Amino acid sequence: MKVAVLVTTSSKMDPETLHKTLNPYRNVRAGGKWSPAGNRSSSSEKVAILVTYKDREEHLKIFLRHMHPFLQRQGLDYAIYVIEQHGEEQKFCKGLLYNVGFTEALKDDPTYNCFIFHDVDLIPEDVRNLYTCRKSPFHLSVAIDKFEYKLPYVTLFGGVSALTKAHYELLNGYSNLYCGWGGEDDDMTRRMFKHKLRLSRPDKDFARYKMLAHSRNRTTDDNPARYYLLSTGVSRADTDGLTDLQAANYSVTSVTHKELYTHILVNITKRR
Ligand code: BGN
Repeated sequence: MKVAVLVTTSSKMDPETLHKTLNPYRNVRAGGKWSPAGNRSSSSEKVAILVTYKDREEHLKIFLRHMHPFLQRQGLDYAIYVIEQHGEEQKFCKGLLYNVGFTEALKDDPTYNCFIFHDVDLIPEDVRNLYTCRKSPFHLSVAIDKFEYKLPYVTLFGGVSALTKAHYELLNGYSNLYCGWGGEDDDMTRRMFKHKLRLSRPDKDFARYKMLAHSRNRTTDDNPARYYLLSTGVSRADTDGLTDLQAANYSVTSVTHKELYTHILVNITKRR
């Protein structure tokens, strides 16, 4: 069986390739939902892929074009939710956006039981890397080209990861407090360890990803508060997350069922 998939990281494409790639889109239902014909899903899971981003239009196009055929080859019952932060006032708050995405996806369809948390700039290279949940939290982006296909450190949970609905609720979701680059994933790992959940991973030989090129330098977006937040995070784990999402400074501007994804537009205002 041929398992490696073509990764196209250009937003331009010749018409023939485009046609071939677009074919699988035909059966995608409004909101970016798909399930195998005759309900013959490869697992009993219903998977919501949550993708958070801000100012990354070009990456989103490449991501969607790649992901639908990829997920369909895995025979999953899935939907793609894109949670976009707009507005200039606040830096990118990935954890808060994941909590909003989780909540809104379940409002849209309460039957999701598995959630994949996905950076928009990571493109999976091999269909053997199954987008399903496991008994314990599952970190899928083990080997990324940018890190020479080596795991940077053993407790890393960022990039692409999977949690069951039950585990996400148990962990109280992500912290809402990390805005700017870094730390929200390490905070999540600490929540897992607090609850004695083990982090598991697929085989590095196929859990491979290409990272799309960034136009901006991450250091300009760094969150200097992340070290302090991380050192005090565990004590806040039960009160900072899904439980206090209502009180967080955000509003959902719109939820739109587009052709290839459900678009959740979120405005986050600065804490005063
Ligand atoms: C780490 C970041 C993660 C990020 C990985 C991989 C922090 C916390 C302060 C120690 N953690 O350094 O958020 O996913 O790199 O890029 O910055």
